[in-house]
Amino acid sequence: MKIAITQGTVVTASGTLSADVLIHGDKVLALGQPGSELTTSWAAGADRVIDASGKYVLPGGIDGHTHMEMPFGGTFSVDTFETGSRAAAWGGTTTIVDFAVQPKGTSLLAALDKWHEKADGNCSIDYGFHMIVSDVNDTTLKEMAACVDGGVTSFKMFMAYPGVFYATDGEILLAMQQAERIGALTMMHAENGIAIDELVAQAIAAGKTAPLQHGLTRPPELEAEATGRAITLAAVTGAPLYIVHLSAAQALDQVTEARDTGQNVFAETCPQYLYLSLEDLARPDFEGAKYVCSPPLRMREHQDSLWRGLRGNDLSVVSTDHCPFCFKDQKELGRSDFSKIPNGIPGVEHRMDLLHQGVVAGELSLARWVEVASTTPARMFGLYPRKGVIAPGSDADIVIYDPQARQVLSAATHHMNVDYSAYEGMEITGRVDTVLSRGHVVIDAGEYQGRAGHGQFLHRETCQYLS
Ligand code: DUC
Ligand code: ZN
Ligand code: ZN
Repeated sequence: MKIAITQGTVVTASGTLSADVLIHGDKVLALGQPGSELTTSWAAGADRVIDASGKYVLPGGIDGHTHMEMPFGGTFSVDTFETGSRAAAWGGTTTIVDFAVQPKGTSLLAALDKWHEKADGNCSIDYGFHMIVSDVNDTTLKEMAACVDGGVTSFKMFMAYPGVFYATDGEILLAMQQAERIGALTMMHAENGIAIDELVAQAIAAGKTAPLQHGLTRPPELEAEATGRAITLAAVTGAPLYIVHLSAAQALDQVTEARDTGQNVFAETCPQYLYLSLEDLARPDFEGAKYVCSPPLRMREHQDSLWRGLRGNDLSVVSTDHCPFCFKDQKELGRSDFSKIPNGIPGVEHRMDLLHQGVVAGELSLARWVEVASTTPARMFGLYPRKGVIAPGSDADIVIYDPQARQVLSAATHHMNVDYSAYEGMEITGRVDTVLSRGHVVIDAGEYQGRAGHGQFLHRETCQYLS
């Protein structure tokens, strides 16, 4: 099967160019000058020609932080790999990297097997895994090496959630030492969970039970403190560090300082921290519960710092931390106690569009949009150049994006398996038109043509910023 994509503007991390793209099977075969004898012959010999005039041709988005079917707070996030990967495709994301969860007292390899079982045969786009390490002992330290051999080259640890995922500084140190030995990347949820749990208990005892309290009991200082501590532990061990879902300006300052001294510290933020705020958590009638995630949404003032961090590369990646819980019956678990609201916001479908609003608003260049949403995640998580670029030999994961189209985000029209949208009513400029995953058309001019089971597990290399 040969597909020619003609007359589009190809956007890569290094800029834009007018080029036709020839796809053969599941790979990009060549790029060529539009209207030339060569590209005219491509179109003539192709099984299908996709006219991309007036549209961008992007490498497919890579969302490096999702939680499908994740156990949390006595319930499970509601997107399965089938529904979540389909929603991702609708939004122009062609790869997800999901977090396999090691419950305390179990083995990493058993957790990995379980995640393979959940995803295998169900995804419409390609997928990889990170591993959440919640139990550090001699066995799990050894199993980390086996995970790397199995293509899972990054390990998330938590400084928050005592009693669930929380790891002590000593445990983090041991895991980082092992990560350094085996070339793996440590990903950190950096919030001081011990101090936070005291603030939460005080709020509940004082009868302050509304969703806004979730934000007030997790202040930015406790994210900054944990970020700095994680950076120190990484420096002591020589291990590279990736701070997940960074939300606060003060935490970004810690990352910036470490990077300025040459330490291998990287960080991501998420669309919810760029567009939503504490005001959303304060919505009346328990509506604020829809916006409960950790770290929490911050005061609006943090958003400028995050955009600046993205432009200057102290924030290298935008992932979603997609972790959807329905308002009905799930968020409602915390009606009388905010600490029982399952933490998480749905977003896997909207990351490319929301970041495109940053382009429209002049916060990001087109090239930087593609870089933070696709190319850097590919390199960070060991997938480049198979993913993250449109170049000969790369997987034909391609998004044709209409920058002029208008749409309104809504739970009534989104494809995530969740009963609300955190962006309900938001007007967006730009829309995904067509999506290819390894040369297969998954979204065809706004129609889903994908197939659960098309998506393959990606055996990832180690982080490509380190070798
Ligand atoms: N934060 C969330 O909001 N949800 C899942 C886990 C996490 O760290
Ligand atoms: Zn986290
Ligand atoms: Zn997460």
